[in-house]
Amino acid sequence: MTLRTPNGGPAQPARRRFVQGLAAGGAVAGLGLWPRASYALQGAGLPSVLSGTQFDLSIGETPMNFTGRTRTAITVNGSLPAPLLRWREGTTVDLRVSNALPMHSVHGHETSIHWHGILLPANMDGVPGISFDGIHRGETYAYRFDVKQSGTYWYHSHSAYQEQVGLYGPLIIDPIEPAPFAFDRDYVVMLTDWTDLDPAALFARLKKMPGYDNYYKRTLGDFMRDARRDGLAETIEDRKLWGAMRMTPTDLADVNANTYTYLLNGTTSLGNWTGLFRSGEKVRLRFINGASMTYFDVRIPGLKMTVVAADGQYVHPVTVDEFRIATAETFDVIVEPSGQDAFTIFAQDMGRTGYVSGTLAVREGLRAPVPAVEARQILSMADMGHGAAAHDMAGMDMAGMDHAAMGHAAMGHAMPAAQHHPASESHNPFVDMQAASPTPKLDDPGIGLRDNGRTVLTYSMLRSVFDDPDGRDPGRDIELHLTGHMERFTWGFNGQKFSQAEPLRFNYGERLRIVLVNDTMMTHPIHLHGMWSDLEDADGNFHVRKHTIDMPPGSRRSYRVRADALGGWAYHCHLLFHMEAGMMREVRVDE
Ligand SMILES: [Cu+2]
Repeated sequence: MTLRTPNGGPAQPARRRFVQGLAAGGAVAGLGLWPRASYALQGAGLPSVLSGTQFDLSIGETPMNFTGRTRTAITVNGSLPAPLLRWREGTTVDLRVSNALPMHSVHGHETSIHWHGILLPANMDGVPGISFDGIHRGETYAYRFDVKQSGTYWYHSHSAYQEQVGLYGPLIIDPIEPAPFAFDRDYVVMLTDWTDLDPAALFARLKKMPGYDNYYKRTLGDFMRDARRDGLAETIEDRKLWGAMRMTPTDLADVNANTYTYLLNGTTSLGNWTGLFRSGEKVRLRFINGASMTYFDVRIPGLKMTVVAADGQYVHPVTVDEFRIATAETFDVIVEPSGQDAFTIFAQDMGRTGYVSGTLAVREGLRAPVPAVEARQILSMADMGHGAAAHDMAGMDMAGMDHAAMGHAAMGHAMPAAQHHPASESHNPFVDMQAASPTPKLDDPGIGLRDNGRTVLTYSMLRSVFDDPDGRDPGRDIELHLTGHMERFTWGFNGQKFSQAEPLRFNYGERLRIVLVNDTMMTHPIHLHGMWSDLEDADGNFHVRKHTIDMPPGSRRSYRVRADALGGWAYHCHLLFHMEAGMMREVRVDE
């Protein structure tokens, strides 16, 4: 966590420009804009930590500089990330959140804070239009609720694009009972994406030029290599399929490091956030993906990581070399550094266009080698949920794929396990693609992480330390398809945008099953507010309790929900621009 102070801050950061961002990027010091609250004034590089049960949070604007250009961030108490909040399970917290945005702020006059993954009354959830009216300029909203859980979470704005411009922070809840594992040190590692662009302009660019950041196209050389390896006919067929789908197979994320500077605890790679250790200590690292649009693949070369919690909930420990963290997920890991003085925490983006790094070291100022970003990955037809290989579909009229024809009965005979699709997807201008044979893929580490010589976390390795906390079999299933149109940059459920759809109705107290089918070529981290998402395996056995379920392309995954929270709740893709483009629903829990 980083908070720059007038005394400890970097001198004239705007004069220094680096490829991976500014060495000491962050708040622009010396402008007299700093809050005077004593808790916020700590040394540079030290976390701004607020703990207890009473909190005063002021949302305002702060000049920040991560790239050599000064931009206005939205901050909490002047801090980006927002202060680390430390609550205790079993207490009641009071959080007075004030809107101190200046007149004519480009980020609007309304703000909000949503407590991600936290169980609370609906009017405390902080989603304007669903939970409350938002917090208008000059107003203070009093959040007050009982803390019924423990673990690693985060909080962020649910207003417009404020999350993209800095309004996010870590949230740690200390448990009543001690953790079922030991550790000597405890650090938050919050990964985020920063852009100098006004996020409204970035969204407009995505609507007009959705492929702007994906200027890597396959070359003639790639074609010759593939033709040698796979045969000419198969290679031509593969290229035809991709052409029909109007997408390049290197298209793993809508926005990448061509636009973003990645931050670790509010610091660029050159800033080198450092967590100290003594050899042989157990260090707990609480990874939080607070990015707006970015998935990170995380490893610490030379160290094994033992995953002990996912989305705040304990899991049976599993030791890996690497994990992919979807936007909005959290993973707690234990590492035991020894044998060298410094280790690099390395987080490359899923599309392999950039990274952010930090360091674990025995003293400040050390660094270990930083790995190169790995080679770009090429999506396969299997990644897209089209069965074993593209040639399964060679005889089909691929032109139909643009017109949502994949679900038609004509496809059925060729694919025995053909997926059915809701009628609302057919002949729908917001749907350009449907998965023919999606599967849970729980034991798949994901594109770019298969067979890389490292042990990579998969969802199938994540097992809660408790049994299904509800115990009932779901009384009904709700199947929802994640849909979109790449070129229009529209996203939705069942082909419908948020603005077009009725709320989903849950009956208070019921146990139900949500089945998600990803009909798009992108990954979507799906987040249900106010209630847990209890992920199942393919046979319907409870696996792991989460608040955000990642949905890779071509996947079909199911989870149970206990509808034990009355009122209206947001349910959405946690990629900010997918949510804004329509991949959101209101869930209503009524008696
Ligand atoms: Cu999405």
